[in-house]
Amino acid sequence: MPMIAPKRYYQPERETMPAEQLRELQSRLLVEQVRHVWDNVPYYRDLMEKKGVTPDDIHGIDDISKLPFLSKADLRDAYPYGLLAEPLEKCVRIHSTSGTTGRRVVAFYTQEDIDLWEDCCARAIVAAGGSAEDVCQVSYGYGLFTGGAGLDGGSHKVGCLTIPTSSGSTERQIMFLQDLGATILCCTPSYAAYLGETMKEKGMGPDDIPLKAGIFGAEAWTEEMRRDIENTMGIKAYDIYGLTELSGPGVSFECEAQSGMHINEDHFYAEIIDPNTGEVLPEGTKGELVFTSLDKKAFPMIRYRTRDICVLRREKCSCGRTFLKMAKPMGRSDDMLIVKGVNVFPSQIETVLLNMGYQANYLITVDRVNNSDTLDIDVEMTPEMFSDNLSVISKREKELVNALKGMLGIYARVHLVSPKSITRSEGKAVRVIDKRKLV
Ligand code: DLL
Repeated sequence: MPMIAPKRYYQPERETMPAEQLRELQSRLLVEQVRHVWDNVPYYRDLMEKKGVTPDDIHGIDDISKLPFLSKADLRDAYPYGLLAEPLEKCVRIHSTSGTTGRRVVAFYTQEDIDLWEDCCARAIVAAGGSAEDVCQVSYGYGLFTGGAGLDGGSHKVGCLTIPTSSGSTERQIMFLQDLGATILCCTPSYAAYLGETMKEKGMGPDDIPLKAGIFGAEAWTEEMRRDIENTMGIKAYDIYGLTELSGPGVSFECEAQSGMHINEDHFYAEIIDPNTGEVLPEGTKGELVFTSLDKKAFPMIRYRTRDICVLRREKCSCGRTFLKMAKPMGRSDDMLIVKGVNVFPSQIETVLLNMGYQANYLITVDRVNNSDTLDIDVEMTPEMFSDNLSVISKREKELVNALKGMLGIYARVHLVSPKSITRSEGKAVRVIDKRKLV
């Protein structure tokens, strides 16, 4: 059979578009999008009127800061149909966020919206080395969650043989990886780590599966976790980012350089703001990520505050893409724990654990006892380090307490627990219990 040369880009004319041309495209799309929401969504019109701005004030992308922000609270207020910008007969699907509290966010799609979204996911798959020759196992959940549907659609567009396993049934996942020779795996990084762990237990190593790449996202993960997964599975692990409000996975994706995710800027315009003041910050500064969907029609998002904290960088990339890059989000502004007045991100704890030979199996519990915050971290020992010798365990716990103090600046009680005692997740991992919020 003739070899099909792997493509570098799915849509080269877009992905390598010169900066000036890209800005012109963004300007044209923004003007149209603002007119579209003004004409069709009273909720947006109200927000704009309150800010004293009309579509006549928006001549191009430089005018974007005149527009009001949209927040998660707005989406809850407008639930379910209040932000719909197309008649229902043009809408063909909904997806919904995985949040368990409050009203869910329900996002609507026209067929064109789905097409655009699948293109974004196809770009990610091609950037990870995918082509029509690949077998792509999609182990993100299918259903209301966008992970399964998005990567499935992208995989079809690239022409991969798609295995829609959805999440769960770990034994079957491994059987398919092996029997059907999957070369690309798509799932959350925590589930990839769990699959790797299960493979190891079965005595399987990287040579037992032909997998070459993983496309992992939907939750924060560290560089240390990436290295762990890459070594266990013998693959290159690529990050992918997105959120339901903006369609799902594929808002941004990593290329072979693995140094930040290229934002699909022809569809999504990114800004970084100070989460407290709303001031737009220069590129390279850490802040809250804000997105405007430039051409999504059923559920347009104008200056949507994601609450994800990260940094944007425009730099020449070795892959040739011209799109802006975003760093791995270091957490959500609403994930950030404030313990004894100190900001703590779960990712900082994860970095310490992985650097010290543990895996990303941990549970953080924050509580308030006698008006003082407490921070407890259950950490699983790996099978290799497992011991029932109490003095060995206590020595290891002390080492961890010291390392965490160095990273966080505060004391955390550490409890080493036996291997596999912390519940594994098939989708997004639950890593924090904040009991202070429960009372
Ligand atoms: O998680 C969409 C998705 C599916 C992305 C599959 C990637 C792969 P939601 O459930 O709406 O959508 O959650 C969106 O998840 O605001 C981030 O806080 C977080 N998130 C998504 N991707 C990443 C990532 C999907 N690569 C929320 N790194 C976002 C860190 C991520 N956090």
